[in-house]
Amino acid sequence: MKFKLLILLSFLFLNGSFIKKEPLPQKPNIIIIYADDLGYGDVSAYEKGILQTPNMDKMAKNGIRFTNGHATSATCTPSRYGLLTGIYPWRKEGARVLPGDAPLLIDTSLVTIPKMLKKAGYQTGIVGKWHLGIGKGEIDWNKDLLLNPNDVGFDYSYIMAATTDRVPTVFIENRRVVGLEINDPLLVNYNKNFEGEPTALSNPELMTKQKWDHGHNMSMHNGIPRIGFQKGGKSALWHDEDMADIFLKQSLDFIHIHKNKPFFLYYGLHQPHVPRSPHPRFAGKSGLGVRGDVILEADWCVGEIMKKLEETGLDKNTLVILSSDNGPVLNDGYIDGAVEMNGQHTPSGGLRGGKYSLYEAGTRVPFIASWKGVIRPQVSDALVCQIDFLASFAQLTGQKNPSADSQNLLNVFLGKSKKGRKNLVLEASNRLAFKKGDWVLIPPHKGSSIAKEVNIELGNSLQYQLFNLKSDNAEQNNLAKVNPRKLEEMKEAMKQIVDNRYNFDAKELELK
Ligand code: NG6
Ligand code: CA
Repeated sequence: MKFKLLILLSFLFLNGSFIKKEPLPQKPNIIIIYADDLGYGDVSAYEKGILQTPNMDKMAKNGIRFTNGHATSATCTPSRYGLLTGIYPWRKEGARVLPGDAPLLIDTSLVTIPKMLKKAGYQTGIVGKWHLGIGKGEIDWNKDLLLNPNDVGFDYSYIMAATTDRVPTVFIENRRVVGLEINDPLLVNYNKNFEGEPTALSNPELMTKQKWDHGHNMSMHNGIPRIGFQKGGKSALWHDEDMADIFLKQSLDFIHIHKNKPFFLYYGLHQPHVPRSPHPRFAGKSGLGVRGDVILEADWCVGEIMKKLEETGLDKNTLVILSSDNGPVLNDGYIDGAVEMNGQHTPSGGLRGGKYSLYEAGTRVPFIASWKGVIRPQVSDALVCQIDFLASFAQLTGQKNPSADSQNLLNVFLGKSKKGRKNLVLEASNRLAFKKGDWVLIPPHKGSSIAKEVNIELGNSLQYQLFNLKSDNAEQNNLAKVNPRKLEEMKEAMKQIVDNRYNFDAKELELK
């Protein structure tokens, strides 16, 4: 009798029936809300700045807030490349800020998050900022656009090609520019203006809304000068102030249409990137100028998405992640009052540097995940990166991790474990830094230490820089000289990963 009971008990144990485990719902929906240049201190849940973001805070309060969450890079295109492919963008030639007419950067043979989820039966959609290139050379914007998000796994796309400050200033739905009229074709060129077309230099009086500070002196549209030249397509040109409402509506529609099937939505917010053009509902509301206003607008968008999920009950079956593609910048090329109006606000949350920088504020960004009933409210100091979504979603949907760079941190993202990455390579305009444990190593890079126009420290120095983030979160004390053993250990560990890309014996390091 005893023997039988023993067998029964061991059977139950082996079966796991004694350990009461809540199974994860099958194929939850996944939404990534990806802000553009939102800083670590821009979200009030981080308790650093003075701007209030109630909706993002609510998400953090009900979910998990990561204090050590990173984009792979300090600029947009490479971070987006890393997020979608799970591959370090510095491995990919040409993964840097792209013009609006650049070819598709993602190889169509690669497994991407949407492609992988599609295989698991998901409906996949992208709304908002793309900035990963279209086509494979010269683009005819008036025809079907081949090689776009729809060719790397998205069933549906409603995007802007690059950035709000780059032409073409139009929306693209799947393969077509929205609202184009046949008799007024849209032409785009990044080298040469079209004859007779006004620019910010030839017609400065057209800059009725914003003036350029550096760069941004080419085509004029909606009272704002842009990067690159365009002509025609008048009926399709966007109205910047309506962009938030349009992207939000597309996102809500996507959720609504697919509410009964598993879906993946990548919602690329355009805020608070320049040019900052809040809808009049938000203009002047933050007291911190247009940068604050568009962050309030973005916060409202986040709130509307969460509201929709709550109202439909989808919140119990949807993992929502909010993060940013790189750190903050105030003057990114327009005279918009962002610097003057910033007051006591600290977009970088006390971290050193900002957008474009190898210091922490370049890539350490707001990073929040929520999933009602599954993620218990908490704060996590685990080191996590957007590059890890691929492997983690592979785990979530029972698939194989296709990328060696991407780590399965599903349990960390769901708050069931605090064991994040052991290390992480960071990138800023093709310069690398390396994070391991409490330490960060920035190898010597040539170039000026500060980008004067944007007033941000880039992290360049001809000396090795070594910081202990635990005792020195603001990276003020370079310990490279006083801790040569740690320096060597970090160099060795970094070499193991970046391997043949750097010549570590050279005085100044450059990617090969
Ligand atoms: C820079 C632009 C900057 C911004 C950035 C890309 C100038 C002088 N500066 O080249 O305004 O557009 O590219 O930002 O043109 S990102 O967030 O998309 O990476
Ligand atoms: Ca960005």
